Amino acid sequence: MLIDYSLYLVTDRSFLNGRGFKECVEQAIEGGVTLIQLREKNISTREFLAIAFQIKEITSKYNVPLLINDRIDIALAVDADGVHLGQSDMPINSARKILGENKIIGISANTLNEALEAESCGANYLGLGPIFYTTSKKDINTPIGLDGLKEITKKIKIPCVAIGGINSSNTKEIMESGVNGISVISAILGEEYIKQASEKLNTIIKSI
Ligand code: TZP
Ligand code: MG
Repeated sequence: MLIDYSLYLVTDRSFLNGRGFKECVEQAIEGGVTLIQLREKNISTREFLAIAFQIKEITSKYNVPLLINDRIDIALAVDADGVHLGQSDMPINSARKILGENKIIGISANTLNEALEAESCGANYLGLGPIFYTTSKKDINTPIGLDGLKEITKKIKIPCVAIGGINSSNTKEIMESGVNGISVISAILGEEYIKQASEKLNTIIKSI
């Protein structure tokens, strides 16, 4: 499966402010989001599964790939396109045994060593960051900045997306740092007009 990593939305329902989750995801896709990661923390398995089925309905309607954060079991249960795993989640080798060759496994990396290791273990793509400081994630690692990002992308062959503190003012320079895409939460879900926010980022990406 050929994946377009260019405008990658990571979800966080705390940004919805009373708005419907499915509707917000749909608007983001209509504005040009190319890939969705469903990211849920501290909810029951049953609730996570129910939400995943709902979001899968939207992503299937628009033919946009859906990845599940952390939970391989949820990804399989809803037949998502793959998972996104962090450095403390299940190691790639074990995840691959469960998911098989046809599912996408994305890995978060904050250092060149983590990136090289994930690539050599068969990750399909890397999420590099945080690039800048962000309040959207608790306990973030040290931001790697644009220079750190460039150092890593130079040495990595698989697709890379940048994450952390990315918005319409820095998208251009991030895209010029050797990544295949940007991954955002607040720059889309934190905006009042989600479709427009996503269109704005998409226009910048397309102009490069
Ligand atoms: N991983 C590293 S930073 C981050 C995640 C999930 C949060 C990104 O959120 P935002 O609002 O795009 O900075
Ligand atoms: Mg994780």
